[in-house]
Amino acid sequence: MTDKFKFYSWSVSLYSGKARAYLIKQHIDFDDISPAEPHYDAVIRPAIGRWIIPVMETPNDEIVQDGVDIIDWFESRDMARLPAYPQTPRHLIASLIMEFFGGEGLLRPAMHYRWNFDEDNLDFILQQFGLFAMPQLAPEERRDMALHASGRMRKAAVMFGVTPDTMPHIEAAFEETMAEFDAHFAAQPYLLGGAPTIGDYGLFAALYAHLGRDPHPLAMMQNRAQMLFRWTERMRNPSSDMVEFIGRDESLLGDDHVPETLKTLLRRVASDYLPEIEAMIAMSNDWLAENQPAPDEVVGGESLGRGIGMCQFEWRGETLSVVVMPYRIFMLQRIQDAYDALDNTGRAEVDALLDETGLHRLITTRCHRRVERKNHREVWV
Ligand SMILES: N[C@@H](CCC(=O)N[C@@H](CS)C(=O)NCC(=O)O)C(=O)O
Repeated sequence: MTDKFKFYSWSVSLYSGKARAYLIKQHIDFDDISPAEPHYDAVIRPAIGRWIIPVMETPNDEIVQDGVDIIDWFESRDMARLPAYPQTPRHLIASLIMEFFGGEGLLRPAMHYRWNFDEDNLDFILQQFGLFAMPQLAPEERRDMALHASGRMRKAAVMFGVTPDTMPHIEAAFEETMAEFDAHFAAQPYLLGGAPTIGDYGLFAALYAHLGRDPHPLAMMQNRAQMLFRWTERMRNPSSDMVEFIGRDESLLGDDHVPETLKTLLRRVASDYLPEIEAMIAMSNDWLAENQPAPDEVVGGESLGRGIGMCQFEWRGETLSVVVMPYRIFMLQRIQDAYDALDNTGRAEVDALLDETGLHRLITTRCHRRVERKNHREVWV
C-alpha cells in the first residue's frame, strides 16, 4: 500500500500527456509506471479488457482508464488545485472545444509529423518506443521489435487521412495553426489566462508527445513558434511557469473574456475540423440506423475495434477518407452537454461566440445515440 497514484503511461504516448499534465499541475503525488511492469499484464489489463494507456491506479487500488476519466476522478472529488472546468459559459465551451481539437482534431498532423519524417525522427522514435515498451531487452533487439510494431502505427496515419495527396495540405494547415498558437501564447500563458483548463490538457496531447517532442516537428516549433514551445514546457512544470508574464497570477481572464487570439484558434477548428465532425456524425447516424446496436453494446464490438467505418469529406480541395471513431462522439457530447446545461443568458453569450467563429454547427450536429463510458469502455446508450 502506498499513498501515491500510479500512472501507467509512456512519454511518447499522445493521450498519456493529457492526463500527466493534469496530475503535474494539480500537484498530485504520482509515479509514472511502464505498462511493461508485470503488474500491468497481471492486474490492469484483465481489469480493463485491453492494452491501452494511460491508466491510473489510485492508492485504494481503483483502476481508472481514459484521460477524461482520470481528470474527472479528481474533479468530482474536489481534489483539483486548479479546476479544469471553467465556471463561466464562454470559457467552459471554448475550453471543451479546444480539448476535443487537441485530442482528436490534431491527430492528422500528429501522425504525419511522427511517421513521415524518418530521416529526422526514426532513430529517436524506435529507440524511445523500444525503451518504454521493452526495457528488459537489449537496445538492438528493442529497435527491431519497435520497427516491426511501427507498421501498425504508420497504417493508422493513413486511416486518419494522411496520404501523399493530403500531406502538402496537412503541412500548410499545421504551419498556419502553429503560428496561431504562437500568437496566442505570446499574449497568454495558458488558453484562458493564468491557469490551465481542460482545453490546455487536451491540446497538450497532440502538441507535446508527437508535435512537441519528436525531432522534426520539435525543431519546427522551436524555430518558428517559440511561445508555443514555451507553453509545452510550461504544461510540464508543477509551477505556473509564466516568468515572462510579469504581474500575472494563476487566475483566468476576467468577465469570461475570450481574446481575439483564441477566437482565431476557434475559427481554425471550424475550418480544419468541423467538416470532419459533420461527416463523422452523418456516417454514424447511418450506421446506427442500419446496425441498431443494443443498449450498452460495446462500441467496436468484442473485436475491440475503435472505428465503425470510414467517412469522406472535402477539405482544402481534397476529398479525405478517414476512420469514424465513436470515442469522438463521446468527446463532442461533452461540449453539447455543457451547452445544454447553460441558462438562457449563458447560451446567448456562447451562441454569439460560436456564430462569430463559425462553430455553431458543432452544437447542432448531433448523433442519434449517446456514447458513454462504462467498465473502461465506450458503449452505445
Ligand atoms: N481515449 C483514450 C485513448 C488512449 C489511447 O489511444 N492510447 C494509445 C496510446 S497514446 C494506446 O494505448 N494505444 C494502444 C492501441 O491502440 O493498441 C484515452 O484518452 O485514454
